Amino acid sequence: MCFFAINFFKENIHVYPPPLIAVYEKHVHAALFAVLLAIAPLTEATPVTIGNNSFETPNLAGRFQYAPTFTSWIFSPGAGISDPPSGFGSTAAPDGSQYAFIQNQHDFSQALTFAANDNYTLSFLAAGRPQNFFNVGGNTSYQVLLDSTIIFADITTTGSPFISEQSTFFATAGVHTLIFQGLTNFVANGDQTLFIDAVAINSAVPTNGNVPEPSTLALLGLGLLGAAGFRRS
Ligand SMILES: [Ca+2]
Repeated sequence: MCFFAINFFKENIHVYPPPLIAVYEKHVHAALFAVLLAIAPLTEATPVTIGNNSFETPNLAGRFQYAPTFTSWIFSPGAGISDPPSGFGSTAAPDGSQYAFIQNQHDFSQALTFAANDNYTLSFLAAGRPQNFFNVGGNTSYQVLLDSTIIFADITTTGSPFISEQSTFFATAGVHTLIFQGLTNFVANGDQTLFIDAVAINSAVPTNGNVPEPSTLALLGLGLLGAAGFRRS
């Protein structure tokens, strides 16, 4: 669209006297270049580094482990990692071969460094554990927090397949703790367990540090069109 606009201006302004053309063309091109510079960085997503984001470490070789250590996450006693098929069923991992599990009101967390004050997008995959040994399942409420702020909440149902979840939130520059937390009480012989895999966070931090307001871009665009209309009349 911008290239069309440049050609439009170049094709139309050449009917005017040479001295004015040169000045007008220079300003139009400079303005268009500024718009392109402002828009381009918005398309660049910057990932926030998350250690062991797919829960592939440690390699559990067909087993599960509560509260594994030597991983970037901190697990409470009722959360851990499963390498299916294991005691937590045979639901296949959607990313790699392992995923995290949370039983009842347990959780896992990790301290992350955010580069700038910005809006960020959290994405992950979530599923519900199949029926357990007692042929009983359990739906599980859970939430995701950044420090003490809830940034996502949902419920998995027994045996529900992995689905993609997403949430947008604001974070200030610095270190914040991301927490996946189960909310459902234990039920006798039931099993309130959900699975989590492929956790990612991305931002749209521009490389030049300047994020123009949409209204600014709109006004600039209207100004260019207005200038073109003025010159043509
Ligand atoms: Ca995985």
